[in-house]
Amino acid sequence: SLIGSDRVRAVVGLGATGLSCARFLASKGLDFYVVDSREQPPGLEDVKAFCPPERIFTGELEVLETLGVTELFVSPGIALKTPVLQRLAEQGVSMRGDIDLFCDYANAPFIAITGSNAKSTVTSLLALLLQAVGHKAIAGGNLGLPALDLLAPDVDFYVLELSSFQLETTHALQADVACLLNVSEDHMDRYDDLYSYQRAKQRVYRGCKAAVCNKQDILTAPLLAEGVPVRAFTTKSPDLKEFGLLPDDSGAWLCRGVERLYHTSQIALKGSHNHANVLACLAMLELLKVDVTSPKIAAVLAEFGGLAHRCETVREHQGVTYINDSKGTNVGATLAALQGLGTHQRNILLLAGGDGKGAEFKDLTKPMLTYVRHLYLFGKDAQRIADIVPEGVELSRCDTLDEMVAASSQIAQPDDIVLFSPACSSLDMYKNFEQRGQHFVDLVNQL
Ligand code: UMA
Ligand code: ADP
Repeated sequence: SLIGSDRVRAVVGLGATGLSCARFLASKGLDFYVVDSREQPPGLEDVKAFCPPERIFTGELEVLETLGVTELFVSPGIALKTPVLQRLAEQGVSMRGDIDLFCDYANAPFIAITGSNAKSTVTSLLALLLQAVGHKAIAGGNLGLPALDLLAPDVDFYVLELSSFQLETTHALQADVACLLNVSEDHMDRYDDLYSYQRAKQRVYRGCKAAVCNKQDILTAPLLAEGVPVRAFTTKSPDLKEFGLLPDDSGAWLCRGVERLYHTSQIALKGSHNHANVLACLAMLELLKVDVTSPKIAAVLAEFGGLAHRCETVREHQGVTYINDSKGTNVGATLAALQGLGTHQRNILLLAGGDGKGAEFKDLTKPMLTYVRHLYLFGKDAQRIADIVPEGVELSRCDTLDEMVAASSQIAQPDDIVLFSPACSSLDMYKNFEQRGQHFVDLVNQL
């Protein structure tokens, strides 16, 4: 809690999160400093409206050591191993985050969703499903709207997408339902290895009242106190109390144990990775005591075709399908796209590259050989991807997305798929993945 008048607080970072923390502390009538390493952080003008100028410091974080701070609210974009933060932590300064504050003040049950991939899809779909059965559910967190900005008097459920960065600064989450969807390498520029990244992700389960995990991903398995209900989902056939898939001639049944709930033909989301996402939502609904067989649930599942920039079909042009997966910002997402869309005809022309965030790309070698005929690469880490391309996959290096779309559309044959799934973040060339995806969409629409 915030009680304790002897505390000297600082909000570290003035992006969306820092601004929401500052606004929240001010609304509680508390004093705080604001610090950002950038000269002109995005939230600077806004914070000036309610924070005295002598409490705002930009251009470096080292100033924190002169302010006598005892408690920091650290933004997710700043690593806790930043030297000045490390020195302060060693002196006993507490390192918290916006989600820690949110938990202290949340006035309704909340669901916490994390994972390397599928967080936004699952968070958005779960909120829609809860709304469909009559609950006031609102979604936010890493999804976009900072958690503290969601707090409102008449909410039934908060649905939070949480990143590993947010979880690192969260000490007692105690979610009503916690879900870890999957763990695969991401953000290796911020973590020493996969296991320290996994440890951050596992914090989602701390003190939770119920949990959902992925049976096919051992890194998601929770260690919980006895009596905490757990549901698992799988794309294989489920055991009792699990949610899984039973294949038939025309697709598969989404099942709870042996009970058939929905056929894949009744579900707008396509691809087995997306069916896993639906199963995760159904498991969470069951733990929230919502009837997963309700016609209102069925209606949403028949309608929700996914978010933009996630394996989104842009256009069919001269028999070629163009797919925008700009949110494919790590190897795991591009793998899911190849496996979800690929056939053994090797009809995928893959457009990839960007900032690899320190990732290894070798897990893509085999799936490329299976599904990809021609690979186009651009961006900062193009060479690192080029290094793992197997013999037999044609490779073209390009400087821009314009070049990649032009070149691939030239050689694409009817029934081919031109897939833009970069396996990298966009930040070397674009403002964000949305801007990058929109660029692809515009180029494809001009063909
Ligand atoms: N920065 C500095 N100096 C500072 C503070 C920040 O250089 O003093 C830089 C960071 O290194 C980073 C950028 O500013 O490059 C933004 O950092 P931030 O902490 O200010 O970010 P916010 O604007 O608060 O946005 C954050 C999330 N961003 C990050 O975790 C980097 C947003 O997720 C999230 O929507 C928002 O909080 C609200 O909760 C974005 C994201 O990319 C979409 N998340 C990563 C991901 O999904 O892979 C984790
Ligand atoms: P996140 O918020 O975790 O980044 P998104 O729902 O935005 O998740 O999807 C990110 C990427 O992951 C997209 O490229 C999407 O196609 C892919 N994806 C979606 N579901 C899965 C899944 N179950 N496993 C792996 N990748 C997935």
